[in-house]
Amino acid sequence: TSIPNEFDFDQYNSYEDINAQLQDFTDKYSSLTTLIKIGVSHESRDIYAIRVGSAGTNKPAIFLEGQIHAREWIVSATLLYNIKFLLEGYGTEDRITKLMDEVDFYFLPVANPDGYVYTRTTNRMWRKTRSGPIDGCYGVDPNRNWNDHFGDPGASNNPCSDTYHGPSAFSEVETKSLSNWVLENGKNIKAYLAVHSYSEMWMSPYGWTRDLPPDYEDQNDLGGKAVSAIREVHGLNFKHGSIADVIYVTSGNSADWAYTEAGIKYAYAIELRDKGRYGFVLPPDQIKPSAEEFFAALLVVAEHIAIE
Ligand code: ING
Ligand code: ZN
Repeated sequence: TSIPNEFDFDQYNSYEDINAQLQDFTDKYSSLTTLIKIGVSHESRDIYAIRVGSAGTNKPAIFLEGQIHAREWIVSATLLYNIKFLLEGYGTEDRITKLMDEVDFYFLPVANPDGYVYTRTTNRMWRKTRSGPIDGCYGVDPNRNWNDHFGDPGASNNPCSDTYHGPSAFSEVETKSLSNWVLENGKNIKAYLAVHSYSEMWMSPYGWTRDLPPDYEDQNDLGGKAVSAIREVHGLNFKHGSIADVIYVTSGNSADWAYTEAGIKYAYAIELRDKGRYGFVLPPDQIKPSAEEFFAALLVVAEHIAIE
């Protein structure tokens, strides 16, 4: 029996429908994809990533961490479209075909499914996980929970705060299982993109300090190329530079962890559309433009890691 596919790329879809669409991609493009279970959330939801690329061994890879913050709906919508662009481009567009022969893409569209479901059922502005309660409050900021400068300035020790770092590094099963997966399977990962919204930024380490890392020049050069590619699509001007300089000091974030602890040189934290007019509640008619401009930047990063 075949179930009609109701997935609408131009709408925000339920967690169930997103997972069904990932399954659908792997059914339709079985030689170009693998469905990967990264872990199980606090409320027992399976967390899925999808590998996209043609067969081959020891290919350099890009990992895209999506929507670790529950309310940033444009992130998963943008990533789902990007998976589609790659798969439909294979064999029809030379640039995409060549890249998919050389590079693997790992997309994790929804890294915090409990939070995402909660934003759809109960509170649209929820950011954190759904663990707890501690002192009567639920959730940990999963982008302050990583084991790199955990608990330093730029995170809160108040369980009721939106930037609560949690009782310990990797206290959250979502960050614990994702980080373990990256360490165990990610030796070929050359770029780690932590995708957020909103503010239109393309940022490199560090978040925990304004000091710049040894690879800053290379990281910021490629960030500059990524934002130029974005500008060429719909004219938006993303800012680039270090996380602490461009946005604010944040400790225990995944981009710093990917760079410092996992040794992934091209680690970025990205803020998609918009600059605040709609903020987290970006109208669905901006999903496709967001996906198109992000795709241009993704290709630039992929081409860079293919040659470096
Ligand atoms: N902003 C991010 C936050 O976690 C960020 C900024 C992203 C910092 C990645 C460090 C690394 O505060 C939003 N909007 O979540
Ligand atoms: Zn975020």
